[in-house]
Amino acid sequence: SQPALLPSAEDLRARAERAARACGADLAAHEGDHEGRSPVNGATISSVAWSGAADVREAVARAGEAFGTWRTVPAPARGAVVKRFAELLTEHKADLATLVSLEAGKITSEALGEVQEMIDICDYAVGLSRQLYGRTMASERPGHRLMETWHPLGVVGVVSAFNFPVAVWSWNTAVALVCGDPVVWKPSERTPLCALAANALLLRALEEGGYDAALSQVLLGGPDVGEALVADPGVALLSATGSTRMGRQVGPVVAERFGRSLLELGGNNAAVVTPSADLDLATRGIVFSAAGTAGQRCTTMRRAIVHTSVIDEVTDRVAAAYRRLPVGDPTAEGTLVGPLLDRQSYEAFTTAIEKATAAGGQVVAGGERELAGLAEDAYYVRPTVIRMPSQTEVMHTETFAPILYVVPYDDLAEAIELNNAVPQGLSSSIFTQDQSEAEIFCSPVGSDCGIVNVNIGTSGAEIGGAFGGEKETGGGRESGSDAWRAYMRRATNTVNFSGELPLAQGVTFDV
Ligand code: UN1
Repeated sequence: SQPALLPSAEDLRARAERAARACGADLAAHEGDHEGRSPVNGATISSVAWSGAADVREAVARAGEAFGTWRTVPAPARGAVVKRFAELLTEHKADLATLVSLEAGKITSEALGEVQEMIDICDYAVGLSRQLYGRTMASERPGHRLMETWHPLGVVGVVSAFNFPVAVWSWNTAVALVCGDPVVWKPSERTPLCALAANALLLRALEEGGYDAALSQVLLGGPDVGEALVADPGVALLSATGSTRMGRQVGPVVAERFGRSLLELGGNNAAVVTPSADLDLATRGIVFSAAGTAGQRCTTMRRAIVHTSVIDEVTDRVAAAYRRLPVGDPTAEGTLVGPLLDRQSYEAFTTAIEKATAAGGQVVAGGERELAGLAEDAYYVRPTVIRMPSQTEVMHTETFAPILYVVPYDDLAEAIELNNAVPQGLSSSIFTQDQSEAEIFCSPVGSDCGIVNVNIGTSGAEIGGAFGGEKETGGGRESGSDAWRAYMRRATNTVNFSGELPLAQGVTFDV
């Protein structure tokens, strides 16, 4: 059941403005001549003003001033602001999800899921606000106490990508705020309304609490804004999500000034399907992770490494599901695959398919553009499955589009080697009913990724775990577990209550 039509430009623009205003975004104040296009039909739905490098300096300075007070607010009181933010997100869940669909092209269910992810991280951060624990260690000296205290770090700069236009910012911001840090955010230039709307809700929560609006600032703009934020010595932690190429630029600049960076870069995620796998479950897991979000998550499954005994059946099942996937208007009921971001994404899609076929790959499903007659500047494609003879060069790069390469393996060691052979290290999974295979995959000699799953796909992580990956993925961890520590500084305290001055390591120094 394919939706026959795409919404008109007027319709989309009206929906976007209504949703942004409902969240409290002041569109008039941000009016300018940078047009934002919706991937849904390629039409302009926003016109905003951009900041420049000088605005970055000013914003970071204001945030630095606000930090002076915010760090003295008790963490549970900071948590109360985040709690209120979660209530506002709940109230405006549909509005924000509309903006995510219109600017990023996500289907309604996934857009709502993204806002749910924001609410979840807020809940997590509220609890965390009473659990910013430090350890107490046994001192080697009598009458001494050794302990650690966690203090607010300073201004956090957030650079986020189009594909999770609000959730990734909220992972950083909810945690940063309870940790005592203000946030200056440079969102993707493709998703300005999402950013203004999400921030408007947070500003309302801050205002109701009587706190400084400088604690959460958004700077719309191009690469120069991002570069200025990265280079600003007033930014204590720079958290950036995007391509490995972007990370290669960001990392050294932050390191040069001895700042901290948290990098969430490219993924090239694989699933290993073993002979004992439940193929029904594996198929569903693969299709959601590989075709969902039109292949535009950093956790999207891009490779299936399938045992030779089941590779034909797995390929057939996935291909059959792909042929049935409803592709179209992401806001229409029933659609499962929305558009690619833009023409460039579409070109990357076709180039990757050409490279794969040149290397001996065989396209078993998809590969074509769809709905081109309805809107010239909207790029819908049929999710694509390519059977590859081996893991060729094209499989080592991340193409942000729904292309799944399927390669065969004979023994588990070989499958693990293939999983780990790419430069990226974000997510991975194994489908198996064999416990020892699952354990090996999760062990030190198994997957080398930051996320290692069993009997689920590579995408769709919960906020409770630490999220991030190794190698060219950048090594950062955000969201749950103890990722909060990146947003605080640790002080080690030795407290002497003995009245004597014994020195550590038995050193004597008597005058
Ligand atoms: C991203 O694509 O940048 O695990 C983040 C997932 C989501 C987050 C993806 N929770 O797929």
